[in-house]
Parts: sequence; structure tokens; C-alpha cells
Amino acid sequence: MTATEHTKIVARGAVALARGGRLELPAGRPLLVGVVNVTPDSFSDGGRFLDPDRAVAHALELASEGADLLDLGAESTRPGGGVYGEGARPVPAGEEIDRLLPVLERLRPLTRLPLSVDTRKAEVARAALAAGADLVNDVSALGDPAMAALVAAAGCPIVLMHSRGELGTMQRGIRFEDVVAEVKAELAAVAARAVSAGIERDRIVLDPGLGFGKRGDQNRELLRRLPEIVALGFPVLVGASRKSFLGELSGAPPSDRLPESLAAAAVATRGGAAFLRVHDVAATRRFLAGLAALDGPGEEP
Ligand code: HH2
Repeated sequence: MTATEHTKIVARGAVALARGGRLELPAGRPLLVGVVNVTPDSFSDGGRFLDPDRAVAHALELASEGADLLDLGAESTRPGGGVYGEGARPVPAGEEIDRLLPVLERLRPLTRLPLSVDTRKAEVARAALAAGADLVNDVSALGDPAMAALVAAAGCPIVLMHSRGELGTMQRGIRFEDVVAEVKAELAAVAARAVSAGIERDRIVLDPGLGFGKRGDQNRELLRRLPEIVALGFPVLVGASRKSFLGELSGAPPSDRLPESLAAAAVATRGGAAFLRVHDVAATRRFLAGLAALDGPGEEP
């Protein structure tokens, strides 16, 4: 693929935030979404940031490393039925809110970065938006029947991530004829549902859901053929960082998957991703600046 072709497939513009704000999507470089897991059991950093002070310190560190947004999650979404056994324990809404709010309330006055809340539950999203969150990252893509109306009323952006089946069992009985065509069609359908529920088009971000109900080869194919998803015309978020399909390439544990995560970041950037959800912000930022300066259609660092 030539540099001109890369430029053509990069979907750009802006995402409209609540309260009149706009998140500009710069040409040639995806925005980096720093992961802040306030959980005891996330696959790569579970338990490290459960304490609110440590979570806030971690979030501020990611901000100082150059994150463009911060994504706060208080429920691990490790899928079950595959390498993670039974997967993560579902967390009741009250417990999720009790973990999330102390972090959100302390962090909100300390940073101007947009804060996203990674939740499948409208009740948690409502509490987080009231405490100053700017967008919702919904890995169940409107699985909670109350989510679309809540987001439409709040006028905030939403990330709709593709998955199939229940979180606890989705790595069993995976069946796709053409993973990219099917993920694309299912994302188009959920985006249409969101629009008909009153969510504005420029508040929708789509995500192919790497690792959620897909085998390793299917995740790699989704990454390689990302331009087909980008062609839907919505900004696309890619979460590949430290995931097990990258671990399969080297046998490395989650904490040692930075090289493969950077390779995935390069492919996603070339494929037109507007956002990369990453654990290692500083390294990813330097890597992408180097890539753009040496080889890319992108901006100088
Ligand atoms: N992946 C994870 C969690 N949330 N959200 C989006 N939009 N896309 C993703 O790919 C995605 C996501 C899983 O990563 P992590 O948060 O590190 O782990 P855990 O779910 O175990 O907390």
C-alpha cells in the first residue's frame, strides 16, 4: 500500500463531545486512549490500580506521557471460554460505581483530557457522566437496553465495540465465515440502531472488538483488513494492546507484549484507526512519531 492510499483511507473529522466540546481527529495519527483499569482482575494489570490514589496517579502519568483521552474501567471484560478460563467475574452495578467514582471525582479536576468510562451498564454510565465523564465506551454495544436513550439524552459520544455471545463463554464455539464482512455488517447494524435511538452520527465510534469472541487468526485478519471497517465512515477505535492474540506470536506474558503491541499499533494506524486504546502510552507515542517521521503520510512529531 502506498502513502497516498494510506491518506485516502484515513477517516478524519471530529467527534462531538457533550457540552459543546469537539474532539478533533488529527490527520495521519490516531489519538491515544490510555487504559486505566480500576479492577482486581484485568488480564494485564489487574489489582495494580484498584486503590483510588494509585489509579489517579496512573491516569495522570498516562496523561503526562501524551495520552489524548483516558478510559476508566471498573469491571474486567476478560472473555471466558478460552485462555482466561471462566473469564472475568461480572461486577454488580453498585460495586462498579463504588470503584469508579472515587477515581473519577478525584481525577476530574486534575486533567482537561476527555475521560471515557468503560462500562456495559447504563446505570454506571449515568453515574460516571454525572461525575464528569465525557464519553461511554460500551464493549457490549448497546447490550443494556437503557444505554442508547441515556447516551442520546446526555449528548455524549459512545464507542460501540463488536462482540458476539455472552462475555463468560464467548471464546467457545466461535463461528465466522468471513470475520471482517460479518463484523462490519454487525457494526453497521448497531450504529443504525444507535442513530435511530437518537444518538447523532458524529458521536459514534466503532470498534472491531479484537479478542472478543474471535480466534487469533481472526483478530489478525481484522487488523489487516481494518480499512474495510473504516469504510463504514465512522471513526474506528482499535484495542490490541497486550492482548492474547499478540501473546500467541511470541509466547510472552501480557506485561511483556509491548513489541507486538507496537506492531499492531502500526498496522492499525496504516489501516486508518482514529483511536488506539493502549496501556503503554509513552512508548506508543514515540513509536508512532518515529513511524510517521520515517515512513508515514503523517505529521512531524
Ligand atoms: N478491550 C478491553 C477492554 N475494553 N474497549 C474497547 N472499546 N475496545 C477494546 O478492545 C477493549 C475495551 C480489554 O482490555 P483491558 O481493559 O486491558 O482488560 P480487562 O478487560 O481485563 O480489564
